[in-house]
Amino acid sequence: MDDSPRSVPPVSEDVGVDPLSQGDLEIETYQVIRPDGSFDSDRVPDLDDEALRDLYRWMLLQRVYDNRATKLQRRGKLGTVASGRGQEAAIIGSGFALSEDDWIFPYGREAGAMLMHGLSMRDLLLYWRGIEDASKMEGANVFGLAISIGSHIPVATGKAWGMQLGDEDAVSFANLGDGATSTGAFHEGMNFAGVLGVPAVFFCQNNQYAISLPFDGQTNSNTIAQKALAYGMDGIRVDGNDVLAVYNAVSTARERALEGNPVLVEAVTYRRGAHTTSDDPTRYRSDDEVEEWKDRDPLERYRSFLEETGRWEEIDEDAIEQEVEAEFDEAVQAADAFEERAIEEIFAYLYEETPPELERQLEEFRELLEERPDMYEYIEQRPKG
Ligand SMILES: Cc1ncc(C[n+]2csc(CCOP(=O)(O)OP(=O)(O)O)c2C)c(N)n1
Ligand SMILES: [Mg+2]
Repeated sequence: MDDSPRSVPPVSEDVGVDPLSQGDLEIETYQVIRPDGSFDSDRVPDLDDEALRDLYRWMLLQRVYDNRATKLQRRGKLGTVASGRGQEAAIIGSGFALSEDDWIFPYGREAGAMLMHGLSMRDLLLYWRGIEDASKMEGANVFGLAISIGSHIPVATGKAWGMQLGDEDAVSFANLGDGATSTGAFHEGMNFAGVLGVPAVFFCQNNQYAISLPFDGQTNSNTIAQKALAYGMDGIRVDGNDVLAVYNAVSTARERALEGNPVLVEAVTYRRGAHTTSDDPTRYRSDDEVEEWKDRDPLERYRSFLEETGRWEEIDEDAIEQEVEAEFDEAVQAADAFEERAIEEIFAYLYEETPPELERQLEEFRELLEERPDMYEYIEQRPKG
């Protein structure tokens, strides 16, 4: 055999290999209310007037909650806050489409959806104070927050599989960001969901950034929705600033999921605020870009729909704001009244039985605090979280 180096001849087009390319896909971004406020009347969901107004109330609650929580953090009373500013339609439109038997796997920004699902505002605040008890998410089908990005996706698939085996009439609903789609856990969770045909909806809020990394810096996909196809699942791309569109998209996805077709929904939106209270977004994005998205405000867009259809007059915005403010004040009081945490808890929770090395550290810590009680004060006064 001739082992001299061989040059590779150019491929002739005639051989007929035509690679599949993402440019071949036509992916619609589903919308009901257009940015100018006009809307497609055929697509308005079949909800009564009160429910249609409730969507606005919940979006306003999310906005007021975010503002108040951010101020509370600034005063050192919360560890951190991940605001949903700009994403209210995605958060509320999706939360509103769920039944209370469904399980939400949250990732952090969707306060309104978790509250709607039965979580108490006190517990949400306690969570951001780093109080372990609040992770139990008592009284609501809400799983612990996925602070480790993407980690909840296989767990949501597992929960959905359990629901399928138990013949439950409910879905597992995972909230995630665009950044989460670049984790291995996303791949594993989606793959198994597709293989097993579980009742799961994966709701990706594509807010254009993963902290400072813009969308096209972490994926070469034109859309997130198209990723569904590779897992043999359905994909939906929806305008995430249009609350009625999100509601319809997630309602449809939920029904499909109950029939054994898991769905990946991409809600195209924008994070208007900082990533969290520890971030300065002016360092990586332009004011012009932020202004552009401000013009697509989800509350304003929905308000024009309510006005246009004669449903706005019965909404008293000031009264709703005051109500939420009062609810927030009460939640802060209840959180402040929550029992003080014992310092031993720093060493608890990781192991069922505390290993000797941690016992030793705890002992040393106790001795230190006995010698220096001023340190104890310091620990107790630190913002929790
Ligand atoms: C596994 C893991 N890697 C890195 C981080 C640090 N981190 C926290 S939030 C975040 C970006 C998340 O972006 P995205 O999923 O788009 O959600 P968004 O915050 O934009 O809503 C990163 C990288 C983390 N929490 N977990
Ligand atoms: Mg993001």
